[in-house]
Amino acid sequence: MHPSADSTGPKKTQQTYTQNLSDLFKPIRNLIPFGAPSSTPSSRLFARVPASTVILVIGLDGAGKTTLLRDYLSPRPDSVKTITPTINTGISLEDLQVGPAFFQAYDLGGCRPPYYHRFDEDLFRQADAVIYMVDAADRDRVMEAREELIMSGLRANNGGMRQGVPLLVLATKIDLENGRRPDQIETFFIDNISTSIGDRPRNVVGVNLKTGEGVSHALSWLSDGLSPRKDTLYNEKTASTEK
Ligand SMILES: Nc1nc2c(ncn2[C@@H]2O[C@H](COP(=O)(O)OP(=O)(O)O)[C@@H](O)[C@H]2O)c(=O)[nH]1
Ligand SMILES: [Mg+2]
Repeated sequence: MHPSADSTGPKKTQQTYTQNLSDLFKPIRNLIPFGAPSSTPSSRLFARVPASTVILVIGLDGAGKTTLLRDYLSPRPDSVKTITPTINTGISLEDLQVGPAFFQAYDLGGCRPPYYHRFDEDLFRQADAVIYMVDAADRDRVMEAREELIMSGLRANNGGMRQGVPLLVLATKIDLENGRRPDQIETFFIDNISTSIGDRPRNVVGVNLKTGEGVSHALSWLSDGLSPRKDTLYNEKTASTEK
C-alpha cells in the first residue's frame, strides 16, 4: 500500500482495512531466505513437513509463545524476526523459518479494537497447524483464552481454522503452584466446545518452558501429524519387518 493512500484516498471501512493486513505481511515474509544454518532438537521434528507449512503459535500475551520460538525452535535468538506492517496498526507477528516450516507467533486478546478479529481469523485460516498456548496459571484469563479460540479460531463461518487442521493446545507454566492441570484445561477447552471444534486432530499437553518438560512430546505429536512421508516410511519399515 502506498504510504499516502490512507490520508488522501477515500476513507476505508474497518473491514477493508483489516482484510488487507494479512496481505501486508506477505511481501516482507518472502524476503527471509529459505533454510536456516542450523536447527534445534525441537525444530528438527519438523524437517519432514511439506514445504512452506505454516504453524501458527497463538494465544493471549504472556502465554509463552515467544519463549517457545526463541528457546526451543530457533537456532539463535536473532532468527526470530518481528514483522510489523509499514502502517501503524499496533499489530506485530513473530516469524521463524526453520527448514520447510514457518512458525508465526501472534498475541490475541488484550485491548485491541474488536474489528481486529477479522485479521485473527485470517491467520487461523491460513495456518496448516495451530499451537494454541494457554497460561495454565493465569486463572483470571483462562476464560478469555477460551473465548478467543472459539471466536477467531473455531468459528464455523468462513473465518477460523480450515477443516482437518490439527490443533495442539499447550498448557504452559504447569510448574507454578496455582497452575491448572492439563486435564482441566482439556475439559475446559476441548470437551466443552465440541460443537465447533469439528473432527480435527487435537491434543492438550502441559509444558514447563523453563525446563522443557513436555515440549518434545507435544511437538512430536504435531510434527507426526504433518509429516506424511514419515508415516509412509514407518509403515513400509514395519511391513518389511513383519514379513
Ligand atoms: N514458570 C514458567 N514461566 C514461563 C513458562 N512459559 C513462559 N514463562 C514465562 O512467562 C513470561 C511470558 O512468556 P512469553 O514467551 O513472553 O509470552 P508471550 O507473550 O506469549 O510471547 C516470560 O517471563 C516467560 O519466561 C513456564 O512454563 N513456566
Ligand atoms: Mg511474545
